[in-house]
Amino acid sequence: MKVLMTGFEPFGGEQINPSWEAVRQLTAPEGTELIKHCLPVSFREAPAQLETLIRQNHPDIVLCVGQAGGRSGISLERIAVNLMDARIPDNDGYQPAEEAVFPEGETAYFSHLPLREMEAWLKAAGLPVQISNTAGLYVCNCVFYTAAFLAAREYPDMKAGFIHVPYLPEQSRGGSMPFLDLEEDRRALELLVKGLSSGRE
Ligand code: PCA
Repeated sequence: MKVLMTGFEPFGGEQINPSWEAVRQLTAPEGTELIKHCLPVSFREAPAQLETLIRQNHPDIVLCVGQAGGRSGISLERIAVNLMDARIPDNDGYQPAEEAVFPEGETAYFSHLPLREMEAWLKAAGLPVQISNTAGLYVCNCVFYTAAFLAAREYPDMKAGFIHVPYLPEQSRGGSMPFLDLEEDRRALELLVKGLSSGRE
């Protein structure tokens, strides 16, 4: 069993991105090869790097993680849409307006992961979790869509999913925004990787 996990670098004036901080700390469950990578917050570069990683590693599962400021729990994303529409420029200064991720792709893809089960695993561990019906239209959705598109077109056995994590305490504007400790992010991701890896070679 091979799992590719990605996080993101900081963006939007932040000094840190909890997604990569949590992913980089993960330990692989026994019998699982865990490949970790930090993606740039770039509409052009992030999908290109993800595609290269998929082609080089042929993972069974691609689990991408990003920061969603304003959310209060771990968000299990349900839908990747074929649209890029940015409220702020990416880290390369690019700000797409209503552009397709892949013009030849479907309108949307559902996550390939068992979201209800994943939600139950995290709830049982006392972690705040919700299933989310939108990953936004920024770089996270673009990366999620890219993984699902490649699975649909070329890697039918590969499962693709996306998880958003809240701000860290130090990003919460003095506690006025919801936040979650890094340790909780790490624990949640570790439980998810373990659950998704179990029962498969
Ligand atoms: N969050 C952004 C992009 C990178 C990240 O961590 C998003 O939700 O699109």
